[in-house]
Amino acid sequence: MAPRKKASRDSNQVPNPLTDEDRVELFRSMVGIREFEEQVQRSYLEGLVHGTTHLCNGHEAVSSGVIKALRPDDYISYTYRGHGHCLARGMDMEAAFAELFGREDGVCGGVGGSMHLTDIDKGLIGAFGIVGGGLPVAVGAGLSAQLAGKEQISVGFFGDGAANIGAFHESLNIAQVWNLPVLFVCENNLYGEFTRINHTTPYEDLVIRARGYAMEAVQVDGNNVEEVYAAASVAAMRARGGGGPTFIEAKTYRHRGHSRTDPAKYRDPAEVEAWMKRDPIDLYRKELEARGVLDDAGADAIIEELRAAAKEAADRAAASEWPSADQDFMAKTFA
Ligand SMILES: Cc1ncc(C[n+]2csc(CCOP(=O)(O)OP(=O)(O)O)c2C)c(N)n1
Ligand SMILES: [Mg+2]
Repeated sequence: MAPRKKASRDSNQVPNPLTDEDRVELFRSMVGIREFEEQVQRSYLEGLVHGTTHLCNGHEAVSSGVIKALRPDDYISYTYRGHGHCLARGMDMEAAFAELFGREDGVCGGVGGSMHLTDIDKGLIGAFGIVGGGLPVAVGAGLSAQLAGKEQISVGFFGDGAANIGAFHESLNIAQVWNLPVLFVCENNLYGEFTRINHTTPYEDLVIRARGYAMEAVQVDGNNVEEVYAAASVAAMRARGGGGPTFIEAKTYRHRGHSRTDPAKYRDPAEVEAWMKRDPIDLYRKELEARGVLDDAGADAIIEELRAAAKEAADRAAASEWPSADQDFMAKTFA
C-alpha cells in the first residue's frame, strides 16, 4: 500500500528548482488565467458567450503549478472547467475567447465552445464535459507514451466529484497495473456541482482512494503554486523514469458558483470567507514580495497588463467572423 504523504517543498527533491524568472512566470500565468475568467464573466453578461461556462477562479495555482512541471510534448486532459489548463499551456487568449464566442478564429473553429477548448499541437488532448471522461483518455495517452518510449507523460486533471465515477476507478487501476506514466491531478474544491463532498463521499481526503490501487499519492495545498509545482515535478520525473503513475490531490476552492448561472448560495459563508482569504494569487504575491522577487508596483503592473490583454483579446475575438454553415468543421477542428 502506498503511504499517504504530504508533499515536500524541499528544493533538493525537485528536479528543476524554480528561478526567480520562473516565479514571475508562474505569477503571470495565474494572473492571466484570473483576468481571462473575469473577462469571460463580463463577456457573458454582454451576451457574447453562448451556452454555459465554468470558471476556475481560485484554482489557478493547480493548473499553473502542474503545467509548469511538464515538457512541451506531454499530454493533458482536463474538464469543462478547463480554461486555466489551456492558458497555462500557452493557448492564445484571443483564440480562446473566439472559441467561447463561437467564432471562426476560435481554437476549434468556434464549434467547441467553453467546455471544449482543445489544441492537440500543445498536447491539450481534450476538455471533457462528461465527469471523469478525461481520465481514460489520459491513461490512453500515457499508454501511447509508454509504447513510444519517448519519456513523455500524460496528466489527467479532474474534480473531487469525478472520484465517484466508475471511469476514475478503472483508470487508476489499469494505470497502476500497467505502470503508466500518468499524473492524476484531483482538484478537490469540496463541491461537485451544487453538492458538498460530505453528502456524496465518506471522507474529504481523496488521496485515500489512490491507496486502494497501491498508487504513489501526495496531498498538496492547491492554493500554493510552488508546492503544487514541486509535487508535480517529482511525480513527472518518476513517471518519465518508468516509476509509474502518481495521484496528486490539490486542495483548493472555487471562488464562483459551479457555472455561470449559479450564485453558490448553498455554501457556508464562513467556509467561503476562509478560502477567499487564501486566494492563491494573493498568497503568491505576498510571498514574492517578501522574497524581493516582485515589488508592489511590479505586481500591480502585471495585473493591469494582463487585464488589458484579456479585454483586448475579447474585443478582437468579438469582431471576428462567424463560421460559415458549409464549413468542414471536423476537418478544421481535427486537422
Ligand atoms: C457523468 C456525469 N454525471 C453528471 C454530470 C453533471 N455534472 C457536471 S459537473 C458536475 C460536478 C463535478 O464536480 P467535480 O468533479 O468536483 O468538478 P468541479 O465542477 O468541482 O470542478 C456534475 C455532477 C456530468 N457532466 N457527467
Ligand atoms: Mg469539485
